[in-house]
Amino acid sequence: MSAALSNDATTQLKALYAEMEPRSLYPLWEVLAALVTPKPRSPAQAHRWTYADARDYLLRAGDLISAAQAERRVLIMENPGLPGSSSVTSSLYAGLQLILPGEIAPCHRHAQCALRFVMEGEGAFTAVDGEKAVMRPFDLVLTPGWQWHDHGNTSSQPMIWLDGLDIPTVMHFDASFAEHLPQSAHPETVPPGDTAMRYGRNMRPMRGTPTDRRAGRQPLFHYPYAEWRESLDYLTRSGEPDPHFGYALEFTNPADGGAVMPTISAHVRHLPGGFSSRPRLSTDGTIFVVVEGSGTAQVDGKDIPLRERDTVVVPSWRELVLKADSDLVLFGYSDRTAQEKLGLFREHRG
Ligand code: 1HN
Repeated sequence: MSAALSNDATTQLKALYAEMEPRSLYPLWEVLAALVTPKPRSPAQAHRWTYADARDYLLRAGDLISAAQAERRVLIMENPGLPGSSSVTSSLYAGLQLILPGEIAPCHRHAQCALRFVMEGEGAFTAVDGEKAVMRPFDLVLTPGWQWHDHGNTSSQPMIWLDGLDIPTVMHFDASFAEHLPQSAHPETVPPGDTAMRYGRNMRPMRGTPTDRRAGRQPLFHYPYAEWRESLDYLTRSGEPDPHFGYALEFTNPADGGAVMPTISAHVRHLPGGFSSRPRLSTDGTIFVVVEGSGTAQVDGKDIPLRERDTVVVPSWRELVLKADSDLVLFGYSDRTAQEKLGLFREHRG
């Protein structure tokens, strides 16, 4: 409200509000400025989870509950500004999952889209619709919405990865569905690497071919570290860094050239040692994992240290400056693609 009201009008309005409330009617003019803000005002906070701390708690949980008992043995990285929400940003979820040698996480599917970014361990798998992706550190694995997925660890070491999901987005639309497969593991449908051969070579099975097994709109689900790191390295050797991103590559869905999943965009970037980015604000709150090196994320002028395997969240419309002490490699995911589809995405490059 702008112009001041008389004391009498104020008193009478208060009485009016009290009368309306039991009928679920409320005055917009009392809340309009908070609803339609001139710029984003996310309640989320910039925050860092150090890997060593989280890992320790996760391994302690591993002594007490099995992956099968938990269904998914995960520690949620909840944003301290969004208590009780299980959310890392207003639209996304992040957690750290542990699967111990010999364990399985049973097969299920749900409307939510998920990505896994491997933090530690080698040789465990995520099976998507019965095809195993054998995972190594810093591999990206997708389980797009409504695709059956189970995990298993046939290696001799614990395996830990970050789960990134669009849970708050699906909840926002009240569109959650989930089901379990009666068996704990999906029958193996094809050998590991089948999808990469059919769809990962800038080709695809010709339409109508009986071998067109994967969902046509979402074929690829394994983006190995060995491949993306090599491309990032090539990029670094062959040109100048972008002043805001450094050397950056987005993961894409080859079916449409867009983001990896309908609601989640993912990328990697390399900031050479000594590089300092120009300041940038964007409406997509972003979750970063430090893959290599060290540096600082300066968020609205406040320094957050970046150390290997730490997770850092930068909420919507906070000024971000990234500084690399040594060669810094980051993985990041956000809801950028969802915002672009809704006509909401904005950025400001300083
Ligand atoms: C899920 O399906 C997994 O499949 C991990 O590993 C975390 C968090 C909420 C809902 C579903 C998984 C999840 C999840």
